[in-house]
Amino acid sequence: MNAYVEGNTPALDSFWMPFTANRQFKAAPRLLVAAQGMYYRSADDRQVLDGTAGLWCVNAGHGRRAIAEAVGRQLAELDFAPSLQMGHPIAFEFAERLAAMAPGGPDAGLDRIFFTNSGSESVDTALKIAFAYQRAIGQGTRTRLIGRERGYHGVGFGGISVGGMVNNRRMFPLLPGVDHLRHTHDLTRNAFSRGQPAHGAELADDLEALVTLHGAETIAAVIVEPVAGSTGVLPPPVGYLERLRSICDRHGILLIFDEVITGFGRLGSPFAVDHFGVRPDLTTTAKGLTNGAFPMGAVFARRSIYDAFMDGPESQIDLFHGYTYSGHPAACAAGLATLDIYKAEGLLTRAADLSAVWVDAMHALRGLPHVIDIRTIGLVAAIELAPRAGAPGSRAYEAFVDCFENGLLVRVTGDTIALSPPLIIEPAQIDELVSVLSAALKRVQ
Ligand code: PXG
Ligand code: PLP
Repeated sequence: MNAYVEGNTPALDSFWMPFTANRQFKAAPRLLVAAQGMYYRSADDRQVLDGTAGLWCVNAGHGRRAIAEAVGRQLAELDFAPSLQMGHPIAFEFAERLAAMAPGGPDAGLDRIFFTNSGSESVDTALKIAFAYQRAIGQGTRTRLIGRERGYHGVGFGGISVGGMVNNRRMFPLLPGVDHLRHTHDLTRNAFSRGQPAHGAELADDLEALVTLHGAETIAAVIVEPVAGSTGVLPPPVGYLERLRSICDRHGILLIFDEVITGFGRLGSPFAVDHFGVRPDLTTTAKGLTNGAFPMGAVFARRSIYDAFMDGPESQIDLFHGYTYSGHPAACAAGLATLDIYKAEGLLTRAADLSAVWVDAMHALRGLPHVIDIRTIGLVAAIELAPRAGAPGSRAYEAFVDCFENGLLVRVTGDTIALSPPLIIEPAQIDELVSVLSAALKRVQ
């Protein structure tokens, strides 16, 4: 029996929970104590369908023994070894495997891998590489970064500075010299779009305007999520990413795609780069990299960016950046086992096969009370509800609690319900998800 079933819950006081209303949660906790396949088990011993792949990360489903065993074996063999002026084989092996499947294929050349421990660290790493690269090629005046409204790039100071989620920024001093593109969410023109919305490619021209305002010679890089995730699932308008790429090319600005959510099969291709056919200079990943089973992130850098750092004396450290746990042996073992599962089960393209069923199931929720938009792409969906006057977010939060009590985990941001189930989901489980969610939406006032 699970050690934490109800009646055996530890005190909740000491854990300061992240991004959580701590007092509200601790007064009425929702605890998960086990997981297998598509389902969690709650502390009151109920089965809960995982509509969110944990937090966009458990792409191969829960409780994968091969990952657990690989981690266990690795910890017994070599628990830790530094990657700073020392090395251990499994980190190189994992990097080679990732390079062989790098976003955009061999032609894109994104085959130099920097390991981190999270998406936030991947973002800060990519931003620092961008600055250092511009200096390395004699473009040291490029000290500005461009992000986008409604972007989420984790919680490091770099990530919140380029990010565009107001609550994540408000309390904190930010990096200087950062500016933002407008977001692409446009309900008046694009409500209930399937896949990429038709309207909004011209919003990429915001970058041209910022170039005019600040001067191209001051801008190091632009970072966007190919599909904005945390902020409520915003697929890019048709032609938008292509336009960003061409403006970057024109002005010597690096383009960074944050694929922490879209990486590893979420859209039906291994990466969003493959899905949209637009090549960035750097790509950040985490989450699905290890199926969420071990904290790890990876930045894919264009080989020519890496090469630009290999110019000085050989004895010189080329990038003054890194983490104690960069390339942690157990994380690499988890990652290699995860890639084996993705390959054996065809999971990195499975969302493409399921997408028609998924999209129809989600758009069938149109017409339910308060639903003002439904957005879908790959195996992701957002159901946006009209906010209550004076209480934004409360309606979706109630739907989230209702779903949990009735056996479904969803994720809520503002008044948008986001869905991103493990890529192993079966059509019958899509039906189950829709049935719990629609019942909840009918109950919420
Ligand atoms: N970039 C993107 C695009 C992300 O989605 C991060 C960076 C940061 O990763 P870490 O591993 O540092 O959390 C993320 C993380 C939500 C939610 O509610 C999404 C994330 C994190 C927390 C909540 O959708 N994504
Ligand atoms: N703080 C102190 C005092 C440290 O010694 C270190 C690393 O050695 C860090 C922070 C950074 O930790 P990490 O390398 O795990 O990011």
